Amino acid sequence: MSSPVSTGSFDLSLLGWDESLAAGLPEHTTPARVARVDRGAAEVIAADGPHHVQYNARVRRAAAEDPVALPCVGDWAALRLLPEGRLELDGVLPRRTAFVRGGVSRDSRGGLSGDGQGQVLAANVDVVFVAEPSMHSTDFADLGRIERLVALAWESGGTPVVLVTKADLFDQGLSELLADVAAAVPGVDVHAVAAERGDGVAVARGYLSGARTAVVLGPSGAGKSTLVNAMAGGELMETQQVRAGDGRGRHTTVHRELIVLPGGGLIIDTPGIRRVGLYDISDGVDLVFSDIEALAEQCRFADCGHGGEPGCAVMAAVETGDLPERRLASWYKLQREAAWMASRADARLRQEQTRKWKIIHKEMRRTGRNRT
Ligand SMILES: Nc1nc2c(ncn2[C@@H]2O[C@H](COP(=O)(O)OP(=O)(O)OP(=O)(O)O)[C@@H](O)[C@H]2O)c(=O)[nH]1
Ligand SMILES: [Mg+2]
Ligand SMILES: [Zn+2]
Repeated sequence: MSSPVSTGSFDLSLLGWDESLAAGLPEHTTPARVARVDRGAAEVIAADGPHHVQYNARVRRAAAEDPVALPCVGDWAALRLLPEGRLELDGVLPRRTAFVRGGVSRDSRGGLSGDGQGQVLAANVDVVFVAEPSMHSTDFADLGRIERLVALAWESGGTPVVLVTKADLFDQGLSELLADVAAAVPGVDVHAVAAERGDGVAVARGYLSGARTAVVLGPSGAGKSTLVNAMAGGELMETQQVRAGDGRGRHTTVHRELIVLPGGGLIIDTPGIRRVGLYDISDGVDLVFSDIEALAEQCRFADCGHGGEPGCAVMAAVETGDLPERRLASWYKLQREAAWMASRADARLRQEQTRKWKIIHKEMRRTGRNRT
């Protein structure tokens, strides 16, 4: 662990600040963690407390070029003090992890590069809590949704942890449910949580020791804000007042918000996620379906699509019942989605290239260098 880096009255290490972040801070700027963003401005927490800061022209220019440059919740921002005594947001420090929606990929150095269309939804998240209700209205836990969100979590660079929420509604058969969930996400911790009566809250907090940052993802009504409040020990986030039934599909939380927990650690509450399909999750899918990947190595053909080819080890495992058919169907679906996202990103890249060449050709004609 790094030694605390103290600036002013507030110990920034409690917000996750450390020496390697400090090394990336531009001269004559002050660090602050972004707690929430609104159009053109952010709520940040600096060493001397919270501030509401506007983005300066540099940030706005960079964001016009590529929205990935826009500050997002969890970012470390560099603040600049203006002569009149006002602070402005001058840029964001390189992100360690990021949830990126739409048309963005990792470059060869593992950094994030945009094609001008991406949007970062949360940054510098160490732990991704995937909240899935054990039971919601008449539905039971949705394994497909868990697989999808865990893939998204791996893709972000954070570590997923699945929390089966509202466990009190499912006392009967809870251990079978947890076993089914664990089988769907090999290598990922799975815990039952009943936040209203306090079960599992300490376990969740345990993941945040050392001032780590978590985000809670999951459908609306999963009990994300209830869990955040239980972890914070107070009513910080508004929760859905009416229980299940008529409350379905209504979003109680509408902003992504970073909360500093009194006992240490930080947590980002989010509105219920609906369209995970807009993320690039190709690498994440491979990690979630490591069992299928392992079976695929036994298939006769290296490029087997597991759709009825001879000597397919994956289909064989489905026939013997070793691999649930649901899981193969889920894998197909997410593979298709990942392929679609990748093709969309390629198409954008081509479009961008064409646009650039058009500008270059126009410029060449204008300057008369195109006399062939
Ligand atoms: N039985 C039971 N109900 C719970 C539990 N946790 C939350 N709830 C209820 O579930 C409903 C939804 O909880 P919220 O915390 O608002 O859900 P959310 O995931 O934040 O929803 P959005 O903000 O809309 O995304 C509320 O009525 C809670 O009282 C629990 O552990 N057990
Ligand atoms: Mg909420
Ligand atoms: Zn196969």
